[in-house]
Amino acid sequence: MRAADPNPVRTTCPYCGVGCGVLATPDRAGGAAIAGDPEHPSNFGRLCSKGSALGETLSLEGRLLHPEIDGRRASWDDALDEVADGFRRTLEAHGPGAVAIYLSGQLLTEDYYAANKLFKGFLGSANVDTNSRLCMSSSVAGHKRAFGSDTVPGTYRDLETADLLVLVGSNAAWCHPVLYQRMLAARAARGTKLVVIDPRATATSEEADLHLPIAAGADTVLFSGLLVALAERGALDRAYVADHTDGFEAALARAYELAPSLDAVAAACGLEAAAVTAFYDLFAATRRTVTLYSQGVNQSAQGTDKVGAILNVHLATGRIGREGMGPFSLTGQPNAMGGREVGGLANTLAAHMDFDAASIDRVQRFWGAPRMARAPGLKAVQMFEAIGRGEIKALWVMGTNPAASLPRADAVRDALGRLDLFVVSENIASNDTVNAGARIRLPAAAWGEKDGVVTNSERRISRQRAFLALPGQARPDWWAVAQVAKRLGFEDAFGWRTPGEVFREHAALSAFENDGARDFDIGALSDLDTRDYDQLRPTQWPARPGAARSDTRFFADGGYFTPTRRGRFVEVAPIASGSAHDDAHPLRLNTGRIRDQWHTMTRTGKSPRLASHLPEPFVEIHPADARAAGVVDGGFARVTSPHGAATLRVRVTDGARTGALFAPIHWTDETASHARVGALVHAVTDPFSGQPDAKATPAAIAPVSFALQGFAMARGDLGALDPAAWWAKATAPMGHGLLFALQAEPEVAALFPDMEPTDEIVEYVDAGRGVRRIAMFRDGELDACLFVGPMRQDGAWTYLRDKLGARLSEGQVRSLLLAGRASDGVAAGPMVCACHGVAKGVIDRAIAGGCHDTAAVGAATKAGTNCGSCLPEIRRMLAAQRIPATA
Ligand SMILES: Nc1nc2c(c(=O)[nH]1)N[C@H]1C(S)=C(S)[C@@H](COP(=O)(O)OP(=O)(O)OC[C@H]3O[C@@H](n4cnc5c(=O)[nH]c(N)nc54)[C@H](O)[C@@H]3O)O[C@H]1N2
Ligand SMILES: Nc1nc2c(c(=O)[nH]1)N[C@H]1C(S)=C(S)[C@@H](COP(=O)(O)OP(=O)(O)OC[C@H]3O[C@@H](n4cnc5c(=O)[nH]c(N)nc54)[C@H](O)[C@@H]3O)O[C@H]1N2
Ligand code: SF4
Ligand SMILES: [Mo]
Repeated sequence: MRAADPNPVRTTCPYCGVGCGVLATPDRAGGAAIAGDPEHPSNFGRLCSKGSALGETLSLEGRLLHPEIDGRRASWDDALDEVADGFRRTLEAHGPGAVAIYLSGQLLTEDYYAANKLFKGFLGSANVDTNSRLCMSSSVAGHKRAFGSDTVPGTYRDLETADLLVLVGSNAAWCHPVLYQRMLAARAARGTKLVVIDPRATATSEEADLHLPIAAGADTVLFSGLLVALAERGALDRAYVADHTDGFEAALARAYELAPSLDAVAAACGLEAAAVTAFYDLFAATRRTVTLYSQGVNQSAQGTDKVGAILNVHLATGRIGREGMGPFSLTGQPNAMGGREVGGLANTLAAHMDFDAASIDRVQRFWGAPRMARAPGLKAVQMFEAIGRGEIKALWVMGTNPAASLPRADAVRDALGRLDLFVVSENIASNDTVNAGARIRLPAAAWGEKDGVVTNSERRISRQRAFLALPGQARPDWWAVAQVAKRLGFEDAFGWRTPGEVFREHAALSAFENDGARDFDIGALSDLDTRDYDQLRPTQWPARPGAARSDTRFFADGGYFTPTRRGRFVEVAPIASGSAHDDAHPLRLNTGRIRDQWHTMTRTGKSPRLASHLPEPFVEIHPADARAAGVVDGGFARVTSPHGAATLRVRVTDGARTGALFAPIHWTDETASHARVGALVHAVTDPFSGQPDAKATPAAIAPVSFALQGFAMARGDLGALDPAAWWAKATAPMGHGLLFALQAEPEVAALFPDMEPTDEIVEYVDAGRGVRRIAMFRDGELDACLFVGPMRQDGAWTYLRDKLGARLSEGQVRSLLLAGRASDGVAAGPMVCACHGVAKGVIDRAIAGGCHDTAAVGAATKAGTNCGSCLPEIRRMLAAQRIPATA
């Protein structure tokens, strides 16, 4: 922070559930300098690559800035009238079952609260669901089964004071990077053991003392076997079990059935028996153990049972709610927890209350609600199936992109086209959902413009504060909901003027007739005045009125929220098979995330830094499967399932499990030609939570070949390639980039619509080899370029990305065009360190030049010295050069 910027605004990162504090210093030109907040207890000043790059995502390019009706700009009044009329008409003609709203864990608590209240209390419809259904709902269901409430018992500090960390189905090194770095720092000091349970090798498993590459879906067997092993080793906490829990004997008996012997466990999990034993020994011997889990657990046909099997071993050892121990659900989105607090899931009501008669009555009185929903509504997958059948006729989508992120995404996209009323509240003007026929488009305030609170994985409520003016006609989502409510005649109940007023109401509901009966209570925050709310510091719940708590953990001494106030062991079912195998789809498609992109790339896609790490959609495959399918590393493949297809760059890696494919979820029709991975995913859901099994869809893979590949980039716009081409967009520092593969040379004029006759064009053509390299200069500066040839051109791509707008020497141009690479040194290769922009070639050179560990590489190149997310990759490069890595 420079001295000239005395007043940074304290806010919270809009990405993952770690919930890092951010200091944003606006530059008065629509941008801001971004730094980690040293005082925020999530990150103490650190940010990961995505958080650090937030300043690069603030441009208004692509934003939806005005309401639209039928593709035409409209006033807010007209648009809101249209929304209100549409819902009123649908309700009158078809009843509350025909209306729905689909929300997001990226909304603020205030937005979420307002939407939930309108639908469940005033329209009488519980068809209120959220993308958290795809994200955290198995954890919610698992918590409620075992604890009687959706409670995360522990805190981040426990991750630093544990002696054993078990990460199940979590790639925290990439998905919760700052928290992961906190774990690693504490581990360096304390010698914490790290076990990673994940079918594939990841940046997270690379650091582990023990990696168990489990067969997809077998976690319940592994943890049942652990329960048995703990019993047999005498490692249970019998007193805790007796005093605070029910159902142990039945759960243990079931565990014996699922895991009759060590060999049976090893076989079911596809693991070496010795590795399983090593894990069991470590777990049995280490009291301070935290088991962290994320989507490899939740997104499963058996997600709730996986959670149950994990909770069972913590209940059985009394390792819960105490310093350094407990089960810990890592939440995905910035406000996954806030959404659960307001009751944004179709099967919850509000403030951690359900659809029991007493709760319905209580919430109705609190809201003064005329038309309460009395039973759970449809969960996301069912909701969109009902839309497809024409049963739901009016839908409002807010802050999520279901046409890309739901299973069977192509079918979902088709279903959206059938709605009578389709409203989208969005930050951006174009995405797969908006383009699926949204008639009314409402411009929502984005991060940096909106104000409210979010809750992170450890139940800590932090403020997101605005530091930019609202652009165009963009307005906060809670405001749009309140305006629609007023038009439907509910002005008294939706008369808020500020987000602080919404928050106070939400806080008051949490404490209303609570008296300790419900875990979620933030009554202490229900009388904040505007100033207190503006200045609210990160606050962990519970925050009961008048009760100062020294410990914010739960359940060390029982006190569960079940009717008996005892914890419940769960009898987990045998492994669910998901979709049955069929011969045409012999593999299982696993899907997930990469380090530097966030979901459908609406924000991270704007950052050139973040586009440099993995710029293309890809599929990972084991060498044996690749051989069998005839696909090669660096080539292309078409991956198909019974529901859809995608064409992806192939990465052959030993880190893949045989029989499994892995593809990232980030590319959509906005950013790539054929990479909507959600289109392939089956709609199998967990029986308790309704969460889709996004990690194991039966799939097939076959090679695809293109005669040519290459890239184009330009300071101005890039035109389209022919529809048969494969392409992916990747932002470049001074313009736009396009990586592509095709059968015949692209048409230059179509690709560069901004080209002018006065541009100086230097071209190299080798028609025999199909090579064409063009550099275009305007006023002596590189304005655009096109490289096409039979081979990949990664080196030139990485090199030239940074050169748009630059002046190149004659020698540089000659070498680039003739040889396809830069004269000044190595082809830099892919970017490794996004924070400091250090490419692989530079790090390779440093290692060859004598840098023997990550510290030396950092000193020489700065790589790995900011967020640390690339350290695993640097370590791998050190190992590959056979120089011992000591860090
Ligand atoms: N960079 C980045 N970070 C993010 C996000 C992002 O988009 N980008 N999104 C955020 C959100 S919303 C979420 S929900 C989180 C998700 O965070 P994670 O859950 O850590 O991420 P995923 O990549 O979805 O899946 C985690 C791992 O589960 C493994 N897995 C698959 N099947 C199984 C199985 O049967 N058993 C086990 N044990 N493991 C399995 C996968 O191989 C994968 O490595 O990340 C958050 N953070
Ligand atoms: N195959 C497969 N599918 C998955 C997953 C997987 O691992 N595999 N993971 C699932 C998980 S865990 C998640 S969380 C989902 C994520 O999937 P989505 O929620 O569909 O993805 P996002 O790209 O985050 O979409 C958010 C949208 O909301 C907009 N937006 C952001 N902030 C605001 C706001 O304040 N107001 C409004 N009105 N709009 C806003 C953005 O512009 C963007 O278009 O994907 C799920 N789908
Ligand atoms: S770990 Fe990264 S993405 Fe997650 S909240 Fe922190 S800075 Fe944001
Ligand atoms: Mo998520």
